[in-house]
Amino acid sequence: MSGAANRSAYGVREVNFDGLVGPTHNYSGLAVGNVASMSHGGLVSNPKEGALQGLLKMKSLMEAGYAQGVLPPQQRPDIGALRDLGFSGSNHAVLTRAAADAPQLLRAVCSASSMWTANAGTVTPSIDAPDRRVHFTPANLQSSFHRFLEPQTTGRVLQAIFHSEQHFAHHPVLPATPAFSDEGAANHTRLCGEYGEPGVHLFVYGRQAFGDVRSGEREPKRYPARQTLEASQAIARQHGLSEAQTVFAQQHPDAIDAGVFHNDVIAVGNGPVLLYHEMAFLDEEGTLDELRRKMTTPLIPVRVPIEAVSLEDAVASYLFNSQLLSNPDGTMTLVVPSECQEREAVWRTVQDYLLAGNNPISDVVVKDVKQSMRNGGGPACLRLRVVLSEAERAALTGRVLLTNDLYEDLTAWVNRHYRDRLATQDLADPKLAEESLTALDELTKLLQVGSVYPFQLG
Ligand code: SUG
Repeated sequence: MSGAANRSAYGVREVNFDGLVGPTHNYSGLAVGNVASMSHGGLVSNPKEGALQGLLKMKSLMEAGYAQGVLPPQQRPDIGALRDLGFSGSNHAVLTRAAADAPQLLRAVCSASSMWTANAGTVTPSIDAPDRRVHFTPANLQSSFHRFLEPQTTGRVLQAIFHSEQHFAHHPVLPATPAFSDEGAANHTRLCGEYGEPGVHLFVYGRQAFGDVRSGEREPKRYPARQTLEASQAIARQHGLSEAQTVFAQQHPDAIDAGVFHNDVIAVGNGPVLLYHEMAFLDEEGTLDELRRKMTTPLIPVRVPIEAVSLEDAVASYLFNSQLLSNPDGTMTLVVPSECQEREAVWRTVQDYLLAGNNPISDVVVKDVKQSMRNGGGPACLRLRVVLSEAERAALTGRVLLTNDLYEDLTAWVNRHYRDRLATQDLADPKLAEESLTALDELTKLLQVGSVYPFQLG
């Protein structure tokens, strides 16, 4: 059966599930090794604008014909986490004491970081899994405290939406310990022909936990490597992926030290195309060779040399954190953050090299997601890619696939509940916590996903 016939038979499509920006979105400088987060800590944020920017991106991609889904944000402030850390009394008392005694903890439990759903988990499409179900593992995000608070609710949200046991399989979060440090799909790329054809899974890791002493010499010196080889291998095992279906490649340590804290800050793949910077992989040739050997369709590498885009430009513009989307005529559209237009070398590379080059990328769409970008989250961070057949899409629970009506409802919901100004001092305001819970309670009804938040579960 040809690729096209295969696709039409099962209607397999990639659905981008974007994370909604939560009501407590703020700039707290929490992410070590993430240059944007570190440099914007302390700025006043605009959660309403952030959420609306995200919704506009989703809407425009839906209107262009791409399948678009949405995932709810998490319960913040996570007052339960503060209670676990010894703060007690009423919610008001917990927030006030944390603000006075441990402001860094208060900032962490208020982070709206779940918006970056590329870090929500790793997903394997059913066509690649031995049991022909879609497999999910929420990422443990143990590298930072504010993100370590996400996986439990992420797991509940994924299980609520991908509920049908016939179609979906959910795995436990990996042990939240440095050896199994996992940041989800941000370090995972599936390369294939048509989406409905078998794919090869490229897992990119920053360090090896149980390696020999020599491997330590090739680790970053300045910033942490967030993904381990052992975590990536465990996920491949959980999902039933064989050696023939997987490639494990080490990220270049110099790139991590320049602020490339996830592979998706320096490479993006879609179908047979791998768009990457020459400093993405420690062993560039070896990685490409293995991909070529294992893929059943010819790999189309699109390599951006360091002379064209420096690591600094790559990190500042987030060129590689673009979404690469397939069009029905075989071309691809690159959805770049507007910061790419602000860097001359980057914009020139987009025009003269990517668009003019001999590759399927035929057009570029520019999106303004500045509220997220200031925390180091570009268009690709904001979405979790889930390849689904028609039957799997029909088996989704809730109202999570974007339509005009859902867009209107979500926009009105944001306008009703969100603030347009949030400084770090505002995080202790008990009214913010109340507003946030009221908004989220309403959201779960709007999305029809049932009770997923700790405050709803009692
Ligand atoms: O984990 N920033 C996130 C950004 C994640 C981007 N995701 C991908 N590349 N897939 C992080 O570093 C900053 C929060 C703050 O500083 O307030 C933050 O967590």
